[in-house]
Parts: sequence; C-alpha cells; structure tokens
Amino acid sequence: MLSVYSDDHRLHHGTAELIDGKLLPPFEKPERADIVLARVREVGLGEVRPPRGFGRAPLARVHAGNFLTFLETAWEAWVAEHGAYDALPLVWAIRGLRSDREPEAIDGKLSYFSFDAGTPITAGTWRAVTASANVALTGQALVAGGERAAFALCRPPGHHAARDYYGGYCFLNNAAIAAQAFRDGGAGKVAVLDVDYHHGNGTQSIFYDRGDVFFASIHGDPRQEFPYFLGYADETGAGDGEGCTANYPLAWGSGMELWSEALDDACGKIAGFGAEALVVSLGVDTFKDDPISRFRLESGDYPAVGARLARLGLPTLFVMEGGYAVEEIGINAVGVLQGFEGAS
Ligand code: OKP
Ligand code: ZN
Repeated sequence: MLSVYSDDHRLHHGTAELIDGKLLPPFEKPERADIVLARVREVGLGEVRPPRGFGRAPLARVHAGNFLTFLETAWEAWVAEHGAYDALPLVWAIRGLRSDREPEAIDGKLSYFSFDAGTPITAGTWRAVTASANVALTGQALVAGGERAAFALCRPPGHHAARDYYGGYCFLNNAAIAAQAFRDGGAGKVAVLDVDYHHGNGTQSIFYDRGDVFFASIHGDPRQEFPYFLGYADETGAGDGEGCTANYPLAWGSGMELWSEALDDACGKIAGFGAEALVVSLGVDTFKDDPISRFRLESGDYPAVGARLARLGLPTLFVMEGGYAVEEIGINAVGVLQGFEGAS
C-alpha cells in the first residue's frame, strides 16, 4: 500500500496542553507521526510519497471562507497582540450569547472559531494543517486513480474540525476534504467510517444533511467522553441525509468484543448505502494503554479491523487521526493496514 507523508507536520507543535487541570507537555506531538512513519518503513508497507499541492479550492469545498482566512492569519494577529506564545481561546458563546457574530479582536476570533482550549495555534500551524490536508488529497487522488487503497499519514488530525470551527487538536478536516474530493471526482456516493476513540463531530456535522456521504463513528459515549456534545446514537442525519449518519457510542472500558460488533453493524450499513469509495478516519486511541482514552483494544486486534474493512471491497483511503500511546501507535495503525492488505 502506498503512503503519503510530509515533514511539514513538525511546524505545528504546542508548548503545553491544559489537561485535567494541569499544564502538561502536549499529547498531540510530532513524534506521533514519526513513529507511524518508522513503522511503515520497518514492515515494508510500500512506497512513501510526498504530497502534491492542491491550493485552497478543495479546502473551501468543506470549510467556510472566513474560517480559512482566520486560520491563515491568526498567528500573526495573535503575536501582534500578545507575543509569540501559543494562541488559545478562553471564552465561548454558549446558550443565549451571540454565536453568530465574528468579533474583530483576535481573542474574540479564536473563541468564535473554536470549541475547546486544548488546540493551540502556533507559528507553523497553517503550513502544517494545509500540508496535512494535501497529504489526504494526494492519497485520495491515488485511490481515485485506481489504487485499491492508500494511507494518508496526516498530522495534525482533522475529524473534530467542522465547517467553521476547530478543536480537539484538529483544524482542517482531512477526511471530509478527501471524501468531498471523491465526490467532486465523480464518485456518486462516499462513506466515511471513523474508528478513532473520539466521536468525529466535525465530519458528522459537515455531512449531516447530505444523502451522498454516509458517516459512521464508533467512539467513547459522549455522556463520558470528549467531545461530549455530539455522537449520541439518536443522531441519524437530517433532511436529505436522514439515515446517512450512524453512531456507536460505547462505554468506558469497552474491548474488542463490543467494539467489533459495532464495526460489523457499521460495515453492514455502509455496504447497504452503496458507496463507491471509503474514507477511514484511522485513530488508534482505542488501544488499552492510550493515555487519554478508555477502551481496551489490544495490538493483536488491529489487523482484524483492517481485514473487516477490506471485506467491503471498496477503494479505500486511510486518513490518520488520533492515537497517543506513542510506543504502540505505529504498530497499531500499521497493523490495521497490514490486516487490510492481507485480506484484499
Ligand atoms: C483528538 B482525536 C482528555 C481530554 C482530551 C482532547 C482530545 C482530542 C482527541 N481528558 N481532550 O480524536 O484523537
Ligand atoms: Zn481520538
């Protein structure tokens, strides 16, 4: 399987992360991608290619123009106001506040375009996130061009980013941008399957009222787990998209038995939908030793996940999302890809 990777992910690196009341070294750090890349090479998964540049147009198919402009200019505006420290919001437009007005001041803009305080904007964030999207788009072009599958080794991840807000370590929704590119390239229907531990709220919201993109997610129950405010089982789509969203919230402590039941059900729905291409939001923070997650998948489970996905028989783009147990993130992510290849 071909992989796509860019060193530019390194340009995004937060100084510290506000987590559980403490300022800690960030979990979402450059080493994550380094370790996955090293594993791709170690097992000889296949050639690793650099991304091509796709410009702004495919990003604007999924994201709002004012949001893209904000991301591109936020660091400069923040430094002018406060100096060269991580840019973070501190305030949000919760119930009854004017969430429809973009403020002028950079602090207000950060609040307007975000949903959490765990996602710093740094000097190289825009370059890193556009490179990450180009990695996904390059993988998409390979699959659209006839490859059975490709691996987009994206960092930063993307699935929490919505049409016009960022959060959860995500800025541009790489998987959604790739899914839209499949549609724009002529695929009639596309499915996005999100196997990251966290609900893919951004991807869901982007496609929620559309009948041409099916979205399924298996994730920590929002009653217990980030992002808390989306991902319940009764969210099934709206309007033309009614029935085109499927959520599988699972309780803390869930292991492969429950998880793979959900996967089977999701795969059945995707097969019934009639998708012509599949985008997998591949997070491996479902792993038992993940430092911020509470499922119990084991390294030996991941190849079976890949094998199950291969049985769908669809042209498949894997897009890297989360996974924070850096020791095993390579073994687990590449394990899915090896299982897929073994069953293809
Ligand atoms: C991004 B992705 C843990 C708080 C974690 C952010 C999690 C973002 C996950 N107590 N906050 O889906 O892997
Ligand atoms: Zn995650």
